[in-house]
Amino acid sequence: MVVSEAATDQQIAQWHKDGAVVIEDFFSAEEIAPIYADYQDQYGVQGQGDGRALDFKLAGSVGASHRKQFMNIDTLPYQASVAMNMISLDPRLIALAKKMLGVDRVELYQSHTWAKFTGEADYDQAFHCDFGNHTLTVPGDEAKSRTVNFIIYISDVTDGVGALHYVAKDDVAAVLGDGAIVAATEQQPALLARQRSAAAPAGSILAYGIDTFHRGTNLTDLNGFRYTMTVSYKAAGNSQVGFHVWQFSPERPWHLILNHGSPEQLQCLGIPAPGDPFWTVRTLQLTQKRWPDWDMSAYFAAAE
Ligand SMILES: O=C(O)CCC(=O)C(=O)O
Ligand SMILES: [Fe+2]
Repeated sequence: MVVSEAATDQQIAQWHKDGAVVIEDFFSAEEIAPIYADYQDQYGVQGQGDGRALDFKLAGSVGASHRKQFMNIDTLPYQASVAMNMISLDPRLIALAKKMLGVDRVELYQSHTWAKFTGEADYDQAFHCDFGNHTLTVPGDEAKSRTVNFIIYISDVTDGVGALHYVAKDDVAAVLGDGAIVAATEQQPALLARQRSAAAPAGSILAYGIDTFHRGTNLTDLNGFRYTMTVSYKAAGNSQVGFHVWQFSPERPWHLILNHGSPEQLQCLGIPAPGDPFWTVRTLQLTQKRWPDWDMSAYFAAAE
């Protein structure tokens, strides 16, 4: 599928200009349904708490990140449907990430679930950029050295269930000056006054970047819940940026991905494409022995 069917040039331009764009109907209801069912099985619709909103903020504060906000997070690969495993590597996401970053090849460096429930935490956070735990340096000057971070909406995401709020780059510059990547406590109210909501129905995605000011917001609907996935791409070979280390968890259900991924999808996890010099008779045979159900015929054929 060509990218233009899933995201318009105007939406891509908006991502560059504002640092964020919501794209509705990116995934169809049929594509989301099995994943919604996985979330229901895994997380249910009620967290710890009585379903009524918590508010732990100090008077006048926007909120802050704290441990309880980060419950109900799992990392790829998931003990769940193939659909849930493969959506992070959806060809439309890969194509969009390539286009946004302006590169030919990208790598998936983050994929996790997140189920939030009214009353399980006060999810209000201060405005921040995500580069703080995605790189040891700072966001680069060019798009290709930064990232595209997607949030995939598995359930409807309204303001009542904690839609992410962001501030467009021009508005950030008006408050913090050009190129600022941290906001002080006293600057938070001015950012708050300019925040935009990323609320949208299930099947939508939000694309933002590691240099985009945003914050999680609290769930206030009675018995509300929010199911989302966070899925991030970087240019292939950008070793400045990282989050998960896929290789560290061989005991997890990798077969759900290996047995269903195309060479381009698997290349996003660091697996060389068919024809790559890595693939010799020895490496092909040993890899096939390690993952017997992975159909490696394209890799064998390209090495002949
Ligand atoms: O889940 C969200 O809406 C945003 C959370 C967030 O920005 C974070 O934890 O860094
Ligand atoms: Fe964040």
